[in-house]
Amino acid sequence: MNYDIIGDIHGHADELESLLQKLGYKKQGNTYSHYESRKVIFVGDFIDRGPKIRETLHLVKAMCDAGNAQAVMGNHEFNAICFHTPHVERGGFFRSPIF
Ligand SMILES: [Mn+2]
Repeated sequence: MNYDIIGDIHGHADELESLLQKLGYKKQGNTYSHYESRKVIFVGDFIDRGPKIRETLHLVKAMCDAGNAQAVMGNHEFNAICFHTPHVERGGFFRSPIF
């Protein structure tokens, strides 16, 4: 099995689709697969910055569900979880966004 390592998509779903096509992945239904049975390892940072965060997450999830990819979270996903996880002992959340 050969793998393509992709990280830091940051909501750029259109660019991700272009990259997958350039690497030889073809769209089948709602997911992408490779004719040589290559798989993608997504190494996090799907969210923040770009215009199509939701589409990015749907695309990555569909590839994982189809067995064509695996994914780990990045620091941006970890922060997003912490922004929404209540801190039981001191109140508030595990992290506060700094804007
Ligand atoms: Mn990043």
